[in-house]
Amino acid sequence: MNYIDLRSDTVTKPTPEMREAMAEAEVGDDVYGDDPTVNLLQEKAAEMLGKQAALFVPSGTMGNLLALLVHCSRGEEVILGDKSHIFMNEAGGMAVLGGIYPHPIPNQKDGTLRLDDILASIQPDDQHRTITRLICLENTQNVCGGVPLTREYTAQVGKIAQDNGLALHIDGARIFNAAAALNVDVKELVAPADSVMFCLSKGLVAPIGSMLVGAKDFIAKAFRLRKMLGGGMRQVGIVAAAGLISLEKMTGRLGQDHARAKSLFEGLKQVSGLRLEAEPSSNMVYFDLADRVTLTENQIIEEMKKRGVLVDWSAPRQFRLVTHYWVDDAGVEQTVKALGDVLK
Ligand code: TLP
Repeated sequence: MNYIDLRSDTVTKPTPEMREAMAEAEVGDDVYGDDPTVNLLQEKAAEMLGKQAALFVPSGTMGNLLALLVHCSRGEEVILGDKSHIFMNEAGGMAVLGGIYPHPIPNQKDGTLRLDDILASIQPDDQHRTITRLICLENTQNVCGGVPLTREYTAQVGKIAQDNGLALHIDGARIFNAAAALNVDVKELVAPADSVMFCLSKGLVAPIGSMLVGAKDFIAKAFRLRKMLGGGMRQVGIVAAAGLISLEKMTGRLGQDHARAKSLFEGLKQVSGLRLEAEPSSNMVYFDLADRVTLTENQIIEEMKKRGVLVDWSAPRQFRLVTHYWVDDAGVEQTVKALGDVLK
């Protein structure tokens, strides 16, 4: 069965054009730095984000972990959102593998961290305290609704980092969605950051891979650590070939996914039994189940599957639906109808 799969944008399968490029990719041993397709992808990613260099990594999780390991030493601290992917969903890798101490502060509804909270979290020079080294932002902020953080806000956080001798890392898994939502060049959104991770394997449709971007010496250190973590992938130009198409062809079309998320939101507003809050600003629609709904999350998932739609819950009585390249207008309509039937 050809399901409409709204569980995430990570489910996107490669396009026929990507598969063709992968089959024909020129490759070399990337551990030697010899893979021309990877090198091209890295150059292009660095250029698009306005940074000196980039590194192709297997996943967003590894990209974020590498950034943390380069910026911080053991016993040092990172200020980050309590709803950030790095804090919630990366298995505590920074602490497990880096001895890095997370200092979570509340993500506001709009995805931001309050500037006062950031300032108050920077540790004084005191032998009792850990040493603050890094601030992390997430753009778009996934759990807060896929909300984009503006360049003005990011610049304010960048200024705090600079004034206090800290580095700024952006988990930009969906930074191109943020740029599309705000209608700005991605370069401007990441200008204040020392490092950025973004994913090719989400809305940009590539099957695998993320990019870590930053200054040359930062990327050189990340390159060594990537090998240590087992991320040296040899003839990985086969995969990078799809990533090049992501950068060339997929970054410019994300507005379509955002428009479909809006029409999905409008449709779901008419479905009784759902509580929807803010209109989506990127490709994610979050909703809660109204009190009268007695079906469990798993029953809803099963019933939706019978109707050809894959959905997933994100928290108790809450669902997240994500639009992407493989969801068209008919898919949106079918989803609204199916959910209406299930909750009748
Ligand atoms: N997010 C996935 C799940 O892990 C929740 C999803 O379906 O949204 N940063 C952010 C903001 C992310 O949303 C994700 C993945 C990652 C990092 C990690 O990327 P991968 O899965 O490539 O390790």
